[in-house]
Amino acid sequence: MAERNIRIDGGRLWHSLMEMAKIGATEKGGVKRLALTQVDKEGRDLFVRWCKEAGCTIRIDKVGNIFAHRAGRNGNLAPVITGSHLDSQPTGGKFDGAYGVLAGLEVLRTLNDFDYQTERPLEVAVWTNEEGSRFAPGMIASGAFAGVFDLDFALSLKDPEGKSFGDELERIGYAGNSEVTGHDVHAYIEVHIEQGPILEAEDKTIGIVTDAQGQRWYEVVLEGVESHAGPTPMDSRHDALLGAGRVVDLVNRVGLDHAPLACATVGMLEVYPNSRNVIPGRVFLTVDLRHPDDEVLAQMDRKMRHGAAAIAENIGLACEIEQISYCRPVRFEDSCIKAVRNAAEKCGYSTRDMVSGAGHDACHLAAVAPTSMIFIPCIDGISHNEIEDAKPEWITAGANILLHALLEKANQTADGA
Ligand code: HGY
Ligand code: MN
Ligand code: MN
Repeated sequence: MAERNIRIDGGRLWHSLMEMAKIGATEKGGVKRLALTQVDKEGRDLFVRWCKEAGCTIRIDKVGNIFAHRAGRNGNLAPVITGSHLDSQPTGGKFDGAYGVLAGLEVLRTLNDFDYQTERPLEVAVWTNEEGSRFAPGMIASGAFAGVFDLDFALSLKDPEGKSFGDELERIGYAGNSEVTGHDVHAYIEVHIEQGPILEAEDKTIGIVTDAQGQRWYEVVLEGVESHAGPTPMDSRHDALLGAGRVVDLVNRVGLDHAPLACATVGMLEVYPNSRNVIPGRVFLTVDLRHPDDEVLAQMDRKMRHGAAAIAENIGLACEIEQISYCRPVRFEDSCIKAVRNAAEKCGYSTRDMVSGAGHDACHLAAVAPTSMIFIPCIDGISHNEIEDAKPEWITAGANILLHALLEKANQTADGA
């Protein structure tokens, strides 16, 4: 069969996705596979087993990234890598991350079916802790691969129970011995659900992702004075939760003031001592600011910091704001974007160019390799929700684009021809 007519086996890919979704399955049809938990291990083990059955060799690095390697005709050439993540949100969906991993495996299985060998090696990667729900910040292991975070910083991250990333990696048996950095990558292309409403609303099957917006993550602690909810007069309180409530409204206004592209979210809020008749003395909350323009993102940062300080002063609170991660906006690489566009033309799917609202491991890979992404729609644009869903035809389409985009890059010889 002519290369251009090769297509993946959509039924096999869908079955693999549904098998993976059984690991950490939740009652509402989603998954809870927090990074480095037992179910994360089980998902990893299943992926490794499938890759070995597909004839791959497996490399695991010191932050638990998994690389399933399929040999090319010329083993001296740098590989082309695809992949994504298997860890999920606490109320995650079946497709966020797992789709990119298993679509990559489906590409390898399809090349095996056609006994097709690429010039360059191909690798499917599983990046550890993309979500950052259990260990913040997210995308830590693809960031370590790209040299954005150092190994010790990654291994020292603590979860809310004080367990360290490094200990948990050891415990699940994925503390590899391969160096994290210094790997030559010819190209990286990741397929992912859009996690937003645009493609479905415009009835487009493929998103050709040209950019990803920037994001800043913060941890905020507001300290007031715990005291009795009864005898303490209203005008002498230093109520940390009152301050937090105003900060939540401030963050929302920072997002609205920079509409339509800005996003601003308070996702976590912990009240101490969280007792109904005690005026809260301490509140911990997180802030997530995003925008495709770095300068606007910096303005949002300044507004949020200035506003929170004014709120704290007005109520008599101490306010600590720590930025725990900052990912600049990313412009993906033209030849990889072109490979995706060429693949869409070959396969005849409708497309539209777009900017990723979500962060992805590809955003870090872009710092060390020519990189781009492929999006498919998801139902009602919903993600980071157990009802996350996608149509089988979208799942198949995205994997076909991935197949042909990877073939274009993986058949480039030493000088990239
Ligand atoms: O937060 C993000 O954008 C990604 O889903 N981890
Ligand atoms: Mn994801
Ligand atoms: Mn996600």
